[in-house]
Amino acid sequence: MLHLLPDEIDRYQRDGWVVPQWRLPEARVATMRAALDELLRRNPGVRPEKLVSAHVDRGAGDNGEGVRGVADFLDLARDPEIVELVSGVIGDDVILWGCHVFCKPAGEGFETPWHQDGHYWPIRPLATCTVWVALEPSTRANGCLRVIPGSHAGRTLHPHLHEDRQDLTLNQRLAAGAFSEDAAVDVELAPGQMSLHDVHMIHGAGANTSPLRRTGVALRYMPASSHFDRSLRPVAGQSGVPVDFSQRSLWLLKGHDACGLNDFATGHTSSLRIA
Ligand SMILES: O=C(O)CCC(=O)C(=O)O
Repeated sequence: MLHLLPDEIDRYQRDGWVVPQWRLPEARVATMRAALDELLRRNPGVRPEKLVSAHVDRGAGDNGEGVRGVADFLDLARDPEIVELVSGVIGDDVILWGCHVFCKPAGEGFETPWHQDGHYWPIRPLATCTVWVALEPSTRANGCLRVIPGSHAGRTLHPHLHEDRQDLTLNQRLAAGAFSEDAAVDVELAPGQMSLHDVHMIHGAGANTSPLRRTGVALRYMPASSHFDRSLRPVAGQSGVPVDFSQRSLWLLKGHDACGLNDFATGHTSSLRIA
């Protein structure tokens, strides 16, 4: 099994993000591109940047969050190689709690405002590693992720402001003063490459005005020492994406529920494979 290299773990801890050497094999990328086509086919009425819980496939019905999912995304999220990578930075008890496909169409892909993920999520203590898997080339020109290295280090959440615009992937933007955009690094990835980022790290992404579509699958993993607290509503319905954390399915992929409070039954039906 491939783990993160010691140097990659160091960089993740120091910078809040890393692109590991390991990448998806070409055949797997092809499978996931076909899954993406199917996901888009199943969701003609959903903006492709807002395909939340794309891994929850309930057949003809939606996933409870307005999207008809595709099971291949759950298979990807449960890929033992990816779970081992994540385990390298969050420890031996790993819970999968989310999968968001951010597909930015050519020419009109939405901007992702600068933000910290932790602002949006009901996890206490706040902890998550996101694995952002590129299914298509992701470059500065088509709106790749942009990160502020080291911005996670204080482990504090800075104030965000609500932006009532229709052309954003998310509607909360970091208020001015928390960081300098001059420090931003473009995370350019080839298909099959991935980045890992920490829940406190400041990041965003430009609009896609290029002729090339850009798609990333954001897989969200938390250590089971934290609680996914369904009673919290951090952004009170103002995230810009119609999420429902009260019904969100959790999968324990490795180890045990160290905090003892996580609920692995809600959101699972007989059609969903529980790990
Ligand atoms: O892909 C994007 O544009 C945004 C992704 C993001 O913010 C995330 O995965 O946390």
